[in-house]
Amino acid sequence: MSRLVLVLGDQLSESLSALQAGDKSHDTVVMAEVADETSYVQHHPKKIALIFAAMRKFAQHLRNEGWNVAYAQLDDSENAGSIVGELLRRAEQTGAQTVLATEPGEWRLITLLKEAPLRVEVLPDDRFLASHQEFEDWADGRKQLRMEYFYREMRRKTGLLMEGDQPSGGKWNFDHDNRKPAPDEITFDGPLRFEPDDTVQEVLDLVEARFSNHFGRLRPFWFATSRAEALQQLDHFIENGLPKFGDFQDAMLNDNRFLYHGLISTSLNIGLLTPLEVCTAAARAYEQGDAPINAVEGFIRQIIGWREYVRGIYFLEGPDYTGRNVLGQSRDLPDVYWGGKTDMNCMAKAVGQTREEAYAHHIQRLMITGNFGLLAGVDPQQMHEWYLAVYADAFEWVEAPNTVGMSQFADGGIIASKPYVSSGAYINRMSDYCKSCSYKVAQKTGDTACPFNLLYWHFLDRHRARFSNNARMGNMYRTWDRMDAERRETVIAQADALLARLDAGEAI
Ligand code: FAD
Ligand code: DLZ
Ligand code: SF4
Repeated sequence: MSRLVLVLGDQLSESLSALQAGDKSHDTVVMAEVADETSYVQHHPKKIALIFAAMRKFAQHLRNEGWNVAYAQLDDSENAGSIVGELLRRAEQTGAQTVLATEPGEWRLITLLKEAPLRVEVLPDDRFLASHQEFEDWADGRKQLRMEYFYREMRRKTGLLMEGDQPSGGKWNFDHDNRKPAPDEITFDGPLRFEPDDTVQEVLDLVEARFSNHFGRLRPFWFATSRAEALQQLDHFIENGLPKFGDFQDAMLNDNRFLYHGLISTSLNIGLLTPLEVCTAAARAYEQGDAPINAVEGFIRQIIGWREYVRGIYFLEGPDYTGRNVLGQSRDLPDVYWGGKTDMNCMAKAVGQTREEAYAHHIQRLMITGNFGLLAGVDPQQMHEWYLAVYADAFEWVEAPNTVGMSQFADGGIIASKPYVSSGAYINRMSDYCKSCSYKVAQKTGDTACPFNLLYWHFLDRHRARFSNNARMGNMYRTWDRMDAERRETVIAQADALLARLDAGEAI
């Protein structure tokens, strides 16, 4: 009896467990561009185009490999509009009664498949280094789930940057040497830009016609949409960007959106690259003397450490994770996140680049847009939906723990041992944003005081009960308490006024 093999838009890997379990001589691969998946948040048009173009190319690749592929384009008149609807339609067409699926990276889709009126066999997604069971075993009995310790397990497991049972270079972590402000001259000219071919052009026309009301600019579109392009992007980065990745990974510049970043999360997350091949390529660069240990270790940690760890947390914590809000923050997402006018140059730059590229690097996401949302008391669920919508690499298993946990502290500290908040001083140290801002970063109060300065103290003050006993925050509270009472009152009153302006929809 023939079966259906479901391949979702972020499962474009030949090694996918559902494809491995299928039989190309009898089974039918089902791939579907569907309205339901394009609308649970208002995805950036570039993200939709990336997924559709890569899906179409992967479908063609599977056909070339001998698979029978039932592919639904979004504008097909028979398109059922949902993943389960498409499975039912194809089951009726082929007489198949069983579906082989690889576990989706989102609880919503896992539940939909579980409740579908079809026999769906859900197989593990083994495109990751750690299985759910391995992560659960690691987490079991630990008081704190710190990424660093999980990362060391992954180093031992993969043998990456290991000399016997010792870490290469004598240390597990070289962050001490990283995180410098940007240099005067950037020697990496950024990611490769792939010219749209006919498949991509067709998708761009479709996305333009259907999703021009979504936030974000569709063209120019240059993301890698096939495995061959993803490999080129990876090689380009390893050779030219990686050597200085560590040094400048936290820097931000007005006139350089990509600095030494790899732009490979899109390819990794939709399955065009595997985490192990990416890390092996980086480790090889170190072994051959082409990139220093601080860069290579830092890069590998992001992938076998952070990326695997946040996935572990997402599945360990369960479907209610995205709704957590331990700080009780409830402000609506301000207009500035959708490109509304602002005088804050850092926010304008981070949001502007997000609109144009569907990309911002980690520190822009964490310390500009994330930091502002947390300080301003924005509802973490709305922050989560924004990040899920606007970044081309955003799938819930990776986006939600980064947003709800790392960035918004809404999970109460499972991921972050203290909230990632800062005043303008940090942003000034790591970027050139403040030099061209109408606010004054050195000014703590008054009309032209940097909003991050006012809101920083407001945040600490309003969440004192939760954080004043946190050992890592004691210094901040001592500084606040040393200020004279009148100054503290002025800061709180001016921050309140700023927040009232936000609530009134005014630009700040
Ligand atoms: P590089 O800076 O070149 O890093 C190399 C790789 O490391 C990335 O490609 C990525 O695969 C991995 N990586 C780095 N940091 C993380 C991390 N914290 N979690 C998981 N993987 C990591 N990353 C996503 O892939 N999808 C998301 O939806 C996403 N949402 C985020 C939301 C917030 C609020 C924050 C603070 C971070 C988020 N990240 C997310 C992590 C990080 O910002 C991106 O992985 C990174 O910017 C991707 O760009 P790059 O490929 O140029 O990365
Ligand atoms: C994000 C997305 C979009 C925009 N469109 C589709 C689609 O049409 N078909 C599909 O199979 N997948 C799509 N995806 C990805 C899913 O919504 C979902 O985020 C992931 O499959 C979760 O792992
Ligand atoms: Fe951002 Fe403040 Fe610097 Fe302006 S002064 S760019 S608002 S940190």
